[in-house]
Amino acid sequence: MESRAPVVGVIMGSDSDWPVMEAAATALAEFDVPHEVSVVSAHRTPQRMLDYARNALGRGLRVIIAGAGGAAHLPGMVASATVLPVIGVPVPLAHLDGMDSLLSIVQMPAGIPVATVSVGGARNAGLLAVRILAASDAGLRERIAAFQADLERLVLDKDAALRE
Ligand code: RP5
Repeated sequence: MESRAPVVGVIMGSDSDWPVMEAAATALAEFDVPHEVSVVSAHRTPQRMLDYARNALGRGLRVIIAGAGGAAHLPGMVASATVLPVIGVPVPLAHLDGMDSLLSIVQMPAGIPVATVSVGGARNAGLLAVRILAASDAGLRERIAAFQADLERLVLDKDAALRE
C-alpha cells in the first residue's frame, strides 16, 4: 500500500486519552488523510512537546489535533510553539465531567488561538482538520459535500421511518 507523509498530527497527553482520541484518527482515515498519532505530554515530557511543536511544520504537518484531560495545557502550549492551526479536544476524566479539560483549553489568551471542540469531540476535531485541508484541496471539498449529503439523507430517512 502506498504510504504518504502525515499532514495531520494527532497528539494526546497520555495513552489513557486514546479511547477518546481514536475518533479523530478514524475521521481522518475515512477521508484518506495521512496522519500520525503520538503521546506528547505538556507536563511529563515538556521538551518532547516543544520539539514536536517546533518541528511539525518542517516535517510536513499542516494541522495538529491535541487532546488532553484535567489540567489540559497541551493544546495551548503546542499552539504557542508552532504557526500551524491547533485543534484542542477536551478529554473528560473521572471528575468534573470534562469541564476542567474544556476550560483549560478554550480560554486562551488573545494572540494564540486554539480551535476547541466539544468535550470528547474528537470526531469533530478530525472532521475540522479535513475542512482546513480542504480549503486548498478541491477533491477533499467534494468528499466533504458528499459526506454532508449522506448525513442529511440519514436524518430524512429516519424522519420518514417515524411515520411508516
Ligand atoms: C493529562 O492527564 C492527560 O491528557 C490525561 O487526560 C490525564 C491523565 O493522564 P494519566 O494519568 O491517565 O496518564 O495530562
